[in-house]
Amino acid sequence: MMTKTRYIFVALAILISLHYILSFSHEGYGKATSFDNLKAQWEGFRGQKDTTVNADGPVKVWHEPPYKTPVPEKYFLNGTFDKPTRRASAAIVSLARNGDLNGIIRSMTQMEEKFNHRFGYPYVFLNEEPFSEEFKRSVSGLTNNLVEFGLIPHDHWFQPDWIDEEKATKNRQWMIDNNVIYGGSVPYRNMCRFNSGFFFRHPLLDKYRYYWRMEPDVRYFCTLSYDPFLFMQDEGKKYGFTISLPEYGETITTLWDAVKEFVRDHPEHVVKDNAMGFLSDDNGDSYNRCHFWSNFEIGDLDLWRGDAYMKFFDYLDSKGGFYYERWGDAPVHSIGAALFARKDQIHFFEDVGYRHEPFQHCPQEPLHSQNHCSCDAKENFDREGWSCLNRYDRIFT
Ligand SMILES: Nc1nc2c(ncn2[C@@H]2O[C@H](COP(=O)(O)OP(=O)(O)OP(=O)(O)O)[C@@H](O)[C@H]2O)c(=O)[nH]1
Ligand SMILES: *[C@@H]1O[C@H](CO)[C@@H](O)[C@H](O)[C@H]1NC(C)=O
Ligand SMILES: [Mg+2]
Repeated sequence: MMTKTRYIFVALAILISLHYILSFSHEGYGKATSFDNLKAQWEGFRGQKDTTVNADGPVKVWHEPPYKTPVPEKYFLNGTFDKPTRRASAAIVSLARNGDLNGIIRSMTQMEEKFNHRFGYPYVFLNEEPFSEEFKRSVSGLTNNLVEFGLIPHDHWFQPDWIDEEKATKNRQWMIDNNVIYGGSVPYRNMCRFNSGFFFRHPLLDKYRYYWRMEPDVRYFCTLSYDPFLFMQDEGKKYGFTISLPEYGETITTLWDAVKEFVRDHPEHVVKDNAMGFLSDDNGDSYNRCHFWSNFEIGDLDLWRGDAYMKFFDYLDSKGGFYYERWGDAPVHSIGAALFARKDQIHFFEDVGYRHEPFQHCPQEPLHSQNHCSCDAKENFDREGWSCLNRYDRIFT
């Protein structure tokens, strides 16, 4: 999909913005954490033998990424009339505005057709404004399953009072001037902070352990003949993704400094055999900006509800970076998953064909035929130079 000229243009744009990031980041933002100090800590975790965190038994030594092993047969429904014999505690979760109705209809129709009409999972829709009757009626009509609509508590959504609005305005203006995508938007920032730290606390999700995030106007290309929630549950997975790529540097200027400070102050929360190697190419000194694209997620809500991530989120939130910069839920979730779950608990759903503009993951043969994928196998983000899948793969070898 990327033509050569487009690629060159993008590379140029990155170079130019790098220049600006440098001038921006010298504005006296948070103090950098000493590298030596931190390096000793990452190494400390690796050497740690009897960590109480994540003591799930003996740790397997990996020679290749776990997704190279096909999903076991036992998870599959075979004949057209096979019915699931059990179900996980899970829901399909979507944050949406009333104005997203058409996009939600398109996403949900495919979700039902490719997967959920056979598996029968409920849906939860969340919004900071009440959903209209039309929205509720239209969406509920697309499935036979339970659909619930929740209102987001005010304080989980809007910019907190302690944010210095003058500083926030100034920084948004800088982003507008530098063409940072969504750089001028406060609602977008509310959304990123909510997805980072609050969606899993909504009372409608209390009864569930796993979730599949669904956005408006996405595409699901392939038939999914097994239950990914049961797979996650039975295989002990905590976070699943389909696409991974680098974040725009301008949106997260001081995020990594904050992460390093948190790790320095709370080393007990970082698990052994984590996925640090996905995030950093220099042993934790700097962030390579790789993240799992969070518009698709299948995850364990308890990863976010746990002490480690809750403290991590509160720490990041206290820095104000969701508003002074434009920290996205994708890097924040990705860093959380990479540090607070074991690397083998992060799963690449290679068999799920998925598109959110402007990128798609299209499964290759033999998955493409087996799952009747309706995408062009040549158009596959894994193959793009930008994909961070190589960073994920390498942590297992
Ligand atoms: N209720 C509500 N939902 C929102 C708001 N902004 C975004 N969302 C939802 O949050 C999710 C992410 O927002 P998007 O606008 O898709 O952001 P994005 O995926 O980074 O960017 P796009 O390329 O525009 O899709 C989607 O599920 C949106 O429907 C908002 O102000 N209110
Ligand atoms: C589908 O076939 C596999 C392999 O034969 C089996 O393990 C699995 O239980 C079958 N699924 C159902 C729902 O019967
Ligand atoms: Mg989107």
